[in-house]
Amino acid sequence: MKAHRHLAAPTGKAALLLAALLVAAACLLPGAARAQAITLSYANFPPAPTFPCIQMERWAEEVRARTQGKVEVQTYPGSTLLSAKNMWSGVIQGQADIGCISLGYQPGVFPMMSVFEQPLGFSSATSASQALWEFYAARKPEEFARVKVLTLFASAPSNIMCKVPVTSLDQLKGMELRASGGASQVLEILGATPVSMPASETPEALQKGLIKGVLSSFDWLKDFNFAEHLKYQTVTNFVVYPFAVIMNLDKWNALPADVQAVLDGLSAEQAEWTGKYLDAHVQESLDWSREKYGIEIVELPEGELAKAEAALAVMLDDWKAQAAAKGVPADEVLAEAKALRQKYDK
Ligand code: DTR
Repeated sequence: MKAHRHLAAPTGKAALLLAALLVAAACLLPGAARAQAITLSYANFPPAPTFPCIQMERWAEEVRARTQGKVEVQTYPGSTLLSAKNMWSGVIQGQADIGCISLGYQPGVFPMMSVFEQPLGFSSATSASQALWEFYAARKPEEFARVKVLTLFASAPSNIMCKVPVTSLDQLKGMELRASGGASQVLEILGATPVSMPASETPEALQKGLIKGVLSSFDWLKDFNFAEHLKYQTVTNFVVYPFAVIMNLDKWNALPADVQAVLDGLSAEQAEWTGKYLDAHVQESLDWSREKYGIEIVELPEGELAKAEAALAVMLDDWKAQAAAKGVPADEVLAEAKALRQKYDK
């Protein structure tokens, strides 16, 4: 009996333990679901504090929240997984599930969307980003058929950040300035010497003295600490740089429909969020640069900007010829892009 009682007692305890374990397991169920979560890698080329990476982190957080933890996004800023130049092919081949590309880094690859690299006169990153997304969603250009496009956005309009004050167009003659894509063409037309390279390679080029300055948006002053060496800011508001966030097509097709719906539901919102973030950040960057390094803003005389605009008109003809040669209905596309600028750039 004694032995029996002795045996009966642990059995009761074991039952309790089992019950406790079951309760614990039930509580851990969301954890168990998380264990089977989908993990997506997201590669980006510039350093973590820059706006393409800030928007990446925001997107990752939104996706985590909106899928209730079902999707985990592992982010790789600063070319730690793919660099600017192999981002496009790297995502197509599946080295990263998602990647962020700057369209201007691959001239000729985007005959239709490159209309947004042309001097259309966008005055903010917000309006350009909204226009980009609306255009893409309506047209779904063939050039993106090998990937899933998750969102699109644009930089703020480009200005000259330079070691010396640029007060006239003539001064640009032969001056080495870093740009890319449409912005490089702008410099060429204006007689400067464009040095084309991705943003991520620019700090080294500046350090080595290969360039006197850059044509980009003013967020660079703070995010790359360029305000330290590029003290003179000439306001030109030339072209914007369009970006796309692309996903490997097999990975996209393998996602459950509810997850796909969450990602699709974020596209337009993310474009607008990024534009607004960048426009505000450009202001912050200018204020910071003024305070920390005493940068100077140089305004080109009215006549100079009008002269530049007139000279840049040739870019549109060039773009039309190149796009048409690749089967793009260039006149229609250009008219649409201009109409979208008017719609959003109030
Ligand atoms: N200058 C363009 C676009 C751009 C503007 N800000 C950043 C920050 C990080 C990377 C790119 C950009 C360009 O070089 O693509």
